[in-house]
Amino acid sequence: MKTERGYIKRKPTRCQVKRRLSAAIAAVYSVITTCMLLPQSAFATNPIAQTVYTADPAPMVYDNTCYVYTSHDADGSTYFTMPDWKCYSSTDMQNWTDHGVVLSGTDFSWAEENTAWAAQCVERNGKFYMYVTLVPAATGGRAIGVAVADSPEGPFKDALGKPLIGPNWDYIDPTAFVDEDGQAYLYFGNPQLYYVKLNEDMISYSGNVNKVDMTTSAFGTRSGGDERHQTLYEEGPWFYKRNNLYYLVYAASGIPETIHYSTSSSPTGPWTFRGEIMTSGGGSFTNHPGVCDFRGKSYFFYHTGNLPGGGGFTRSVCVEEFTYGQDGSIPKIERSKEGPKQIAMLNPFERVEAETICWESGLETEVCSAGGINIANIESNDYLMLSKVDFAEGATSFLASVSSAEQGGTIELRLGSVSGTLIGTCDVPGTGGWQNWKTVSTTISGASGTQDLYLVFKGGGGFLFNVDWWQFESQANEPDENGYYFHSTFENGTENWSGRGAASVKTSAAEAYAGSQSLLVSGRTGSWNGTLRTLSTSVFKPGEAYSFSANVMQVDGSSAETVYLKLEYTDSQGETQYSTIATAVAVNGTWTQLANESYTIPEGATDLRLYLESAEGTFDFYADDIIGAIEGTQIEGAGQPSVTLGDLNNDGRIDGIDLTLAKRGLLYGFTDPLQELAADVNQAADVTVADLVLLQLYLTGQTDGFTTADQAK
Ligand code: FUB
Repeated sequence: MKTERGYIKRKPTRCQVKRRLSAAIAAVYSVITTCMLLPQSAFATNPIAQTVYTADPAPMVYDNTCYVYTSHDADGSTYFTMPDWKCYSSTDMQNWTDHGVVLSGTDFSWAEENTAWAAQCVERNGKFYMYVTLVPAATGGRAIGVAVADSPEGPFKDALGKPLIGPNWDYIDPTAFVDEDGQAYLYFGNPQLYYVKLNEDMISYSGNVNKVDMTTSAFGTRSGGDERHQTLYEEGPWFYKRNNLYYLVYAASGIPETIHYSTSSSPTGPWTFRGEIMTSGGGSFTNHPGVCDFRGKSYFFYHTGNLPGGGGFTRSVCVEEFTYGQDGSIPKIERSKEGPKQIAMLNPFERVEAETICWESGLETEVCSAGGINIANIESNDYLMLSKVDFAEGATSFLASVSSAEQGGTIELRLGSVSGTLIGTCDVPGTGGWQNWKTVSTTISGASGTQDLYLVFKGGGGFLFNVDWWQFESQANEPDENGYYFHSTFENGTENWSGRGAASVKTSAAEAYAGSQSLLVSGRTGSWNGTLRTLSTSVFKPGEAYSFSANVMQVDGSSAETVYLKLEYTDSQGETQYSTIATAVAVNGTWTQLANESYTIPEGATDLRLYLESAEGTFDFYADDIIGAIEGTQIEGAGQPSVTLGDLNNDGRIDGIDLTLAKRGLLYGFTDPLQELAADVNQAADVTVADLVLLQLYLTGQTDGFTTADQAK
């Protein structure tokens, strides 16, 4: 689905896009688009996802993040046609990151496709268990399946290859909870409610399927209900415990559904009916609750049919904040467009996934070759908005990872609205493929304080480009008292450094060269993957020299690996160039310094990107104390691993074996970076015939040592 306010475009295929719109259609399109782009006040978070229809929310708080798993109504559904389950997360409750499809109905070999109804994910001992509703192909009816993952974002795998419970027409809508005593429960059912006691492995259960006593004192009285619908309870139970009170929140009243709840002092009842939380309405005849506490606040998730094109079979997940009463009661909750108050500002100075969105128009998301998800199918005037972005004292540059099989386009960066203050325009070139990623950047002016940020995409016809991630940077124009223009210590975040290629970066206290944290670079799929930051040409001027230093520790490469500090830039011909600033050998588990006191930024260079990579391998590495300073600044660092020049095999003697190793290395390449370092006897940064000559002179007694003065020889 492609949502635009007021209408929906069906997702075109890439081929369809190549078809030219007729002039008449294009004119109508342009009128509609112009109307949609009138300035307006900030959009709000509800529904939390606008790129697809989502339903049956199941929140889970893990690692200071609020995740919500949703089912997925196929575009244009006229029944519950539901292919898979999606996952979204937020740390501020307004901006949500799309983690894509984490589990699909087709991942269950025993299930009919498009029957992926309500699900819930819970964590136990670092594993994530997703309980799902499906139709077993062989028997019909409904059944509960279970899938397991090592991360909240999946990938999840069917744990059993068969249903956990069922088939039975009543068995839908599982909700799981692990009690403090370690006993886990799984409730489910429509229109009767059932539970089982899950075993510790979470993928089997003990005893029978227990049917809950459906009394009116437990679940309220339904007027005009038949034999199986005496109480208000209908489906979609959400089971949890708070302050020693057990809660069952559920869809009630039949069609259209309300949300009611019951409580108990025991996990298995008896239950006491407590009343209504949400009335029917919201453009969907079903509703489905999910409740969680996150960062000291309580949240109620539900679904509506309120997206354009929405309805009973094309629903959308929403969220509201609420406060429990003293007695544990849940108040009546109104549907809103604004959703909860934002509880944290969005930090634009760390890498932000492009699929982190408060509101968007026209975008879709897809699996990204560099890992995770990217935004896709971007057409001119599509946009996304991020709520309350904290630019603090100001931003000086913007960078983004982009791809385009066509001509690309531009990203306009605006504040407050789609036509608000323009703080920068980033050009996106063709990159030769929809998954060929390139980092582009532009300078920024006029962004400071807290702002709603709009990325407005512009270009010609058809799809323009994709975006994987973006980030702002702030750079000082004057050096500090040490002569440093920047000094990345990673004590307070990733400080303008982001992943290069598929690599991701995060701060880590596991290793530190100085202070207590460093930058962990992981997830590399090629030696060129690493970490990068932009350098502003108003600070680092082309044609002028500067001092650079970085400390690196590799942890899971071989005993010694060659690492590089390099500059990627665009030359005056518009070609991308890569220039080595410093090379070092990183011994496993030891900090190594890459330093160059006088590196000249090439004349005519633009789009400067400083980066760390390795010669070979995809090992994780840490980086710390990365500094850019005035030329000649001697920057203290970890230094280089010590080798004895000429003693290639490190046996305490310089002899013919070392000369043979040096010759072989020069002819066929060195496999051991420490040998290469020892072979560079004139310390001219690479091994040449001059080094072999010097070694020969040493062995024949014509010289008694090596100095850098030998470089001239
Ligand atoms: O999404 C399909 C079904 O609709 C769910 O299983 C029910 O809870 C209702 O929301």
